[in-house]
Amino acid sequence: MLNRTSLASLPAGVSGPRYDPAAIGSGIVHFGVGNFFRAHEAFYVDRCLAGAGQQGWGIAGVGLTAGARSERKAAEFTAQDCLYSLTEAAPDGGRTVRVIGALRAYLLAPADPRAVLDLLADPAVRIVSMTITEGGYSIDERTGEFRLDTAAVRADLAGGALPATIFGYVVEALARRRAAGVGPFTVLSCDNLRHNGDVARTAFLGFARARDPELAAWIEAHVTFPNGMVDRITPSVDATIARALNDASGLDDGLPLVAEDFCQWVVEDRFCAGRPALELAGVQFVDDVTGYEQVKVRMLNASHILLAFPGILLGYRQVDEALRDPDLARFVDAYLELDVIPRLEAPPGLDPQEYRRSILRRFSNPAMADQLLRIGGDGSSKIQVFWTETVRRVLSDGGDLRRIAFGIAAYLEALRGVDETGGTYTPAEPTLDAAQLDLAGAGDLHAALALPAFDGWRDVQGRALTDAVVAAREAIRDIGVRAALMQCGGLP
Ligand code: CS2
Repeated sequence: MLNRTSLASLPAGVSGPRYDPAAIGSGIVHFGVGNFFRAHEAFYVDRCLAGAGQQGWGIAGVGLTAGARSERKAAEFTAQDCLYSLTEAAPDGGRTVRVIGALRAYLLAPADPRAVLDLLADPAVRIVSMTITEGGYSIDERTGEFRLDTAAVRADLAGGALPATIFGYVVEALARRRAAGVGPFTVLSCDNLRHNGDVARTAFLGFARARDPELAAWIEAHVTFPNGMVDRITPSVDATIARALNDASGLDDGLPLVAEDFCQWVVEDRFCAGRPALELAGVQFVDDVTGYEQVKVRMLNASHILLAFPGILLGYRQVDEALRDPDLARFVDAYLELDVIPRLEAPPGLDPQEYRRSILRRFSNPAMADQLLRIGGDGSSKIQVFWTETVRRVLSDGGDLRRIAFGIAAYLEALRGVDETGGTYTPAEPTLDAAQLDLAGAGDLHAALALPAFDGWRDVQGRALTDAVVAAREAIRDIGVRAALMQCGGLP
């Protein structure tokens, strides 16, 4: 089994940490220890920890979800001393394998909430980072405000009991630090959101204001929430993939990971309590991240889901496979070329055409075997974040709505969980209830268009888009996805 003892005898071709993982501190606490975090932030921190004076910046991971699956994961992390292997797979088949030692500890919050609060209150902790998904910030897209009306937030605000949400934990920890005269920490969002730091700020301050306005004012004055653009395609790993990764590496790793060889992190340099020298590991620090995140979210993430919904309906399950379908490839390319790029404000030095080519290359990486159901999952939250700006712009400048309408119609069709080949699957929509899912599948499209996925442009949406979605959905049902796609592709 992979653990600190077996580090001494790693198989040939596998590199290990160039520092002693047992000797690092926990300067960072991270909520949401998923694959993306392990291949991205932990990967950068791992590189950094080898640098002079950086050993205090190890990461303590926190899981917020209760249940048997989380407990198994926690047990596995503990058994492996929180070590795991990352295989970086290049499109040409090249691979490198390294063992990441940046994770210092793993805590399951529901099992021991007090331990998590003690950790967060520890003066050694100077950054609290998170990957809690696009929908995890509980923002109402119509008002832009933090939602105080969810059951979980209401329970945490009622006080008394120990917290259960990330908002409850972080705000309680900041209250303790303030009371004890310990300084604040930076709150660092690593989710794919426009202005993820600003969104995090709205969420945590929204919670804090409802709890204690004075504490909220202290947080506002002392805590920083840098915006950042994060990028690395990291597929899900099932038992078969895990076995194949271990067979190739020679390791016995219960938590192996695979990611593309590309990796990028562009962050605003606003860390109120210091930060690791991440620039040594390749992280780019900038004053304003807006242009980078705009390009990433509107091009990469937006076209990813635009490929996923019709791809799933056509019976594909892998991203590279779907992109090898020339009709789908042309459709996604036309969306980028005609709908997105003309309405972007790319930062100087970033060529959107080159970026377009590079993401299509990255999506075609067969070594990733990336799952369309992973990409299309939580579509309700992702559409709000990835498509909204482009849709608003196309609506306001009178552009061609057909590709967008087709994307929306394909999303609604894909929610039914059955593809054109008769294959069934379970769409993962954590924020939709059964009634909402039924609505989407039912004939009443106007009711389906009331789903929260489309809240981001409701105020500017006229009949034109609704009519185009109705036409696209009818086309999908009457003539099939491929013919409908050709009809809606609007290709010159
Ligand atoms: C994907 C992302 O889930 C999604 O919608 O587009 O997970 C994507 O793989 C990453 O953002 C790449 O950086």
